[in-house]
Amino acid sequence: MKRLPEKLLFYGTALVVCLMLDQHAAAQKTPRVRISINDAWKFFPGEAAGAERSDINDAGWQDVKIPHTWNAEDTVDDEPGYRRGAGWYRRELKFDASFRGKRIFVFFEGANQIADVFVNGTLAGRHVGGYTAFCFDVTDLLRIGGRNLLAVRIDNSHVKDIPPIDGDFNMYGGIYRDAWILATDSVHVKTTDAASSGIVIRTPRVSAETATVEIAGTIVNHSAKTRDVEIVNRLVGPDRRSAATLVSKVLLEPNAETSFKQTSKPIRKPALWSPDNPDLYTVTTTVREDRRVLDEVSNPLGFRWFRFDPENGFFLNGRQLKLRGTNRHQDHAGLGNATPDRLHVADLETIKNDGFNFLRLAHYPQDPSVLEAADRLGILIWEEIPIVNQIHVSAKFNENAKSMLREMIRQHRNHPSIIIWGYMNEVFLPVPKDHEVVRATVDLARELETICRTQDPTRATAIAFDWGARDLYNTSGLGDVPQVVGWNLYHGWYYETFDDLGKFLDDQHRRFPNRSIIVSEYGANGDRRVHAIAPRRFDSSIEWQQKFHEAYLPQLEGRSFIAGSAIWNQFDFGSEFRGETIPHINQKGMYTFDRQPKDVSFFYRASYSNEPVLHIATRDWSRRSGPRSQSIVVYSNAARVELFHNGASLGTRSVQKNKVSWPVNFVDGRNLLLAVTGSGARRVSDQAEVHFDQRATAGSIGVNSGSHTEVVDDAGMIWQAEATVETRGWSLVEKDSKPVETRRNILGTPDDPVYQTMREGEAEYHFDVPDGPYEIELRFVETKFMGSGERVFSVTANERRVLDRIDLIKEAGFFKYLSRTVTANASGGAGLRINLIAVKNLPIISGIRVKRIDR
Ligand code: GCB
Ligand code: CA
Repeated sequence: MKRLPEKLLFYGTALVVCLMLDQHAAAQKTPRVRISINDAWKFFPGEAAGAERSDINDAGWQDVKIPHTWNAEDTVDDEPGYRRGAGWYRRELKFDASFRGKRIFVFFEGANQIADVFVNGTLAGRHVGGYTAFCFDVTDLLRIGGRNLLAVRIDNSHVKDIPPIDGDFNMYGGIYRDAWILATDSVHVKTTDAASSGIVIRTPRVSAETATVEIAGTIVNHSAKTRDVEIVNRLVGPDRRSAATLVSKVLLEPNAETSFKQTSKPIRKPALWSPDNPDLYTVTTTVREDRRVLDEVSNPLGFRWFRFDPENGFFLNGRQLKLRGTNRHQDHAGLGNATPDRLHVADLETIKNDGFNFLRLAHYPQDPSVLEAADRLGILIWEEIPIVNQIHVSAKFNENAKSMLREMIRQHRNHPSIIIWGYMNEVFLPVPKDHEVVRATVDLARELETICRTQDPTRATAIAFDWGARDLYNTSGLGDVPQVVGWNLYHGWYYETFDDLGKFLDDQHRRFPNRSIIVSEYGANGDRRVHAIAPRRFDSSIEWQQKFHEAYLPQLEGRSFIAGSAIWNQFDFGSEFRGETIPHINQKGMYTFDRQPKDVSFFYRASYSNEPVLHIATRDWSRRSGPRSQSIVVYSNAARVELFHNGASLGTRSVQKNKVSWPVNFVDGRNLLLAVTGSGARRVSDQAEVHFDQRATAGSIGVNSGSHTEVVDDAGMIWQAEATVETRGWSLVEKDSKPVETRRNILGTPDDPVYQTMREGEAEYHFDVPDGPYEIELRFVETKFMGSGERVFSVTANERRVLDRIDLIKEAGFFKYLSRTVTANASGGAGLRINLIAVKNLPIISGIRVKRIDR
């Protein structure tokens, strides 16, 4: 098809008229159809020569449905790495006679990361980049009435020219978003402009009093005749009533594309879109010839305006609004990135319910259903392309980055929820040694910035920086490129202390008073199995995560120059190389990978939501041992709360910064907690239960050697903190031993937080238990010596050798867990004395558990 220069063709003056909807309600249905092709695929996990050809037999291939990834399992198993390479998908397509004369397209919402699409053996198109949609015209390759083969080769190999080349998330391979067939009349709204809707909607003037809408688009005439069509744009308001109808006539030259642009008359008192009131309009674009509808597409429209201000943050519709936000990755436990729309939408609903008004789609463009939900629910969006941690200096890298940016903007720009286009994240994370890399990065940023400003000057632009290269971001000039600077800050997690956060921000604001700042990430691990009365930085305890957020929030809220913030992260997400207490998972979520709320999510709900919130924050720690008196926290937005323990009031206390706590004296067994606020119709209550057992679980005492954390293991056994020795029936004689730990995956066990913390040296554990026979479980792992014979030790119980010259490498292997159960007798009231005895190098132990044998 020959391409004419894009032009505006109007008959006489542009006919822009406002008419009532019903006068234009065309009876005909649009010939455009969209058919899901998610089902009935064959999949081969690897390279398959000639797989695009129909004479290849795929009977032995796997039957799969889209969304699909081949990395859902190997990103969470004990084998390091996951398969990055090729995968083939095949499917039959059939079209009956009604498709004759139509244009037919294949439309993929996303596939990671290179897609080669073949129809009947011929390449229809290639798409590079894992997070944007693509659409190919396959009409001329199809046999209408016959059988057709659609074959897609996907490749998620690491390619240094394709962002992201690095990142703390999994680059799962596959066709992991919905796929469609589009069929249109030969005259249609363009479908192949970067897989966008072909329509651009703007509101050049908008206020509470009046607004004008500008609608532009491109119509393709794929027929051999000049066509005389009418473009009708109908605006339907949130009340489902027609707000305006724009009509213009356009002359379409044969085999050419023609652009149009319409501007509405002023629309009086438009319903404004905001997080509190996400009033959404729909624009339906109809192409008509005489009375016949040739094509129809719909787009969202929201009337809102905003600006960033370096001193006073962010303003929406003329009012200051703190962006109270969070970040989200698209993957889910068990599914990888093959997330169905239903779960995307559920995530956005969770975010809305927790009271957030802002979401950063880190670190890549997300599913269409995410943006639709954000428009509908009222969540302001920062969307970005995946340049993460570093660039690769090459022309191809730059080209790919630019096309990703263009695609993201074109595909999503009509969503009123979007306020920011981002294009780099922590791009100096490994601080470049070579100044050329710094220069190339800044040059690329300038080019990307220009693309944003020319493609869509109505949104702000942003880059997210990290603390490690903080000076370089400023001295290199990168900090002056975007309109908003994002800081990803982890004071009190990776470095420094909580209070240094505010100091850092104040210093930046003082030095760069003209910069708008968002704290685009902040967060800390939280593993629901790991607890501490005295939590420490980096221990992955739920309690440190709570402290972290409780300390951050007032610092962010208290600074009006901070436009907003976004938690890292709303949900735990997959990051294969990580080896903290939940290996392969980044566990900084407010929710687990399978979307269970952690107690800290209620701290945000109490802080941000307008609904009454009252939550006893002990769901994550419902089975406890250790000291009898422990603190129970309640998160609430009420002024005062009363707490009852097994029916007795512990008093009413006033809530400070959405938090209040009581010391509770636990009794063995069941402890019922009841929190109450308000009275009468305004009474709100919450109930939770703690099972307490000072001697830990069911007559057995477990000790988490070398750790101040209390852990519940996979079998439900409690491993008490070693650090808080009390009258709990056991004690530790440290001798020369000391705690050591690893932050790597322990192979073969889900009980990483027990094994990862160890005591090394000739320690003695004394269990003050009554006379009788006992079973003793000893847990070990070797994380230091790789060779057999390098560490050898024995274990005695009451001076009797229960493990003789054990060698963990020989018994289990490097980083492989080892659990040994032995028996011993306590007699003469002396309890059990368990000693580690060195033979070669120092002995080591991860956990020790003593259980009476019932006879
Ligand atoms: C960051 C990155 C993000 C990581 C996060 C973390 O700054 O932008 O991708 O996942 O830190 O958890 O370390
Ligand atoms: Ca341990």
